[in-house]
Amino acid sequence: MIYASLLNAHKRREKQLAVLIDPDKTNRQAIIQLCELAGQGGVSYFLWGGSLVNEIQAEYYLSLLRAHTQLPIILFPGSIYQLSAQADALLFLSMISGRNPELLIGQHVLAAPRIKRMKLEVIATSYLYIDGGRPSSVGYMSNTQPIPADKPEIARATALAGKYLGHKIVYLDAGSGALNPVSPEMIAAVRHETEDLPLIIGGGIRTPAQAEQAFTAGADCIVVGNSLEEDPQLLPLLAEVVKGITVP
Ligand code: 1GP
Repeated sequence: MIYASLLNAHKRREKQLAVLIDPDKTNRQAIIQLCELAGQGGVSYFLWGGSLVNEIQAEYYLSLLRAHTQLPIILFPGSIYQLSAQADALLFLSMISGRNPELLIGQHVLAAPRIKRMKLEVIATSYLYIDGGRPSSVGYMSNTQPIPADKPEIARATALAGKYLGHKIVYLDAGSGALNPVSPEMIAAVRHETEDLPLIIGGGIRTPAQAEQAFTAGADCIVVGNSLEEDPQLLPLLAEVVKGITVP
């Protein structure tokens, strides 16, 4: 069970790293290389999804991932066309930073019967899009505004609302390829308000130092995509951070 793994790591204060595969931005060879590097340790999950991915790409790329990694595969869908029974779990994202009803409940209603048939593990997720310093695909495609980067109190209140709605994890995302990752101040504010929930941070993490900052501020799991597509050799360095970090 993926949620049990996230929750156990959170309780034990163990840190986790997830590699995001976005089929719009990668290719077969690059995925195989990332699978090999991830197999050397320090990586807990593959996340899979993107803004434009369709069902044919979904099945092709998920088969490829399945064939080259033993790690759990979690769907991080940009749309209902990215559901697949080949994955282990689904982040059932409610974009509570925005005010687009389709991403709060509309798409969920369409997806729910299909998800049930697929027997995926469903993880109710508060998804908060945070301003990462430049327009992002998630902002454009979702037609929502990000939470301003210097307003941790808004992120904190939003995450708390998500917790009261019964969501099981919180995901703060500065958007794919963000100029600025989510700040340590904002991570700490959300961590403080949702102490019992696993906290995932993604968007614009490019260096081991940024990964360490996010963990130290309270992230349980970081998600890295773009910078690994640019330089796969960053993966072992991030894995070292995950293995070495000790947070009181
Ligand atoms: C984006 O959180 C993910 O939704 C990861 O972002 O691709 O910038 O690492 P990057």
